[in-house]
Amino acid sequence: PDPRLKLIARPVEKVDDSVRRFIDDMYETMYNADGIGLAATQVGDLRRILVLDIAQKENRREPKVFINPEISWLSEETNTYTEGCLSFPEHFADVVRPKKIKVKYLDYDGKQQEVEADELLATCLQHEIDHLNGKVFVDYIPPVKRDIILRKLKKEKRNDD
Ligand code: GNR
Ligand code: NI
Repeated sequence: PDPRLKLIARPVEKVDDSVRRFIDDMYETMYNADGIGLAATQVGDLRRILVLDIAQKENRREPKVFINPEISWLSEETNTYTEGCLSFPEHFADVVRPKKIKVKYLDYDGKQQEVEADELLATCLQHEIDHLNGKVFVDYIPPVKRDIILRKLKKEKRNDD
């Protein structure tokens, strides 16, 4: 329910060392939280940066960063994935999204890249790009289910204070 998750992130103008230091910090946060992705929005920063590591093997890290990502193509075919989110701890729901996408972005060196993504990579990229646009996965699920999740999270927060 945190209102900061609804903010729209702004493009990175130049990929310099300070941006790279922030990216390294995001990798550390993602790995410490056992997430497979993290958007800057989730750590209170409004730059259009997301990091991912969808490597299936526990002891092998494949960190990836996408700066100023833009979806240039979406497939008509869809895929349903049970999604979770570090910003909605311990809540999961099925989300239907395009199965394949193409994404243009800048890499760690500021170089323009384009990738075609499928399956988990496509799902995760769409989930993270949504964060940069102030959207979260519960926006796609039935309102009844969303309200239950939000009510539980608000109650937990009250109990923390
Ligand atoms: O760690 C995460 N797992 C996950 C599982 C299914 C679909 C999307 C994700 S992303 C999530 C980390 C996160 O919240 N990123 O924003
Ligand atoms: Ni998330």
